Amino acid sequence: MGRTDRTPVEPALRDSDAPFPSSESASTSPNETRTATFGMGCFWGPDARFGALEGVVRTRVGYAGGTEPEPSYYALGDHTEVVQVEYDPDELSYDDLLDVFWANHRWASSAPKRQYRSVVLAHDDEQFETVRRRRGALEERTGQSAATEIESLADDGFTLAEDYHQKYELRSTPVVGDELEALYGDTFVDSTVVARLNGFVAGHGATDRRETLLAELDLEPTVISELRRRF
Ligand code: MHO
Repeated sequence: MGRTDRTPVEPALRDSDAPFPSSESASTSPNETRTATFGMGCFWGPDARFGALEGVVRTRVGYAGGTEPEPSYYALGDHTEVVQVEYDPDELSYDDLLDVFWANHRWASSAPKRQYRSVVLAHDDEQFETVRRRRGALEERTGQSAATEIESLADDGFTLAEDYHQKYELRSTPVVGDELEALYGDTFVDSTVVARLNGFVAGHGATDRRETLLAELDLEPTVISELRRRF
């Protein structure tokens, strides 16, 4: 359809094509991003929820928290479904992300399977301590004990899930997923725009932000109308 000259637009979104985590040589801001990793049930929902947040640069879903090598969806072993969130610390804090984490899953009861357990995989000691303090405060405030576990994430502790699990909400929106995959190619999973749209089609994000983003994108009219229908 004569679209070879079209390139994905990443309006006002920084460093969107850098590998994940963002490369240090990137000249675009944010200069420094941070990463958080959460297990909070099926990872499709949190992928969309975090992806819609201003200040989130990238999301990815995967498997972590276990010991067995090379987990996959049908051979999960002792791993758990997790979402990994890369964010700009000038716009969002780790505490903000923890608010979203605890507000959006059933942390007070143990999950039926380890696959879906409530867990925070801390990337450093500071995160670990923050989660411990916040979990204590949560328990005190609610009078409930939290099933949320806190573990340290090893350097190679996260395994990216299969493509069809990434940005699931968007992929399962007819027309839209195909168009964006074609447009973004290998950068689909790591794109900030794709993360936002994935969140927006799941019902997250304010209307004005959705419309602003749509207006900046060069998408087929059928895709635009399908997105609007789900917004
Ligand atoms: N209930 C969902 C869970 C999928 S999730 C990636 C399903 O099986 O359809 O664990």
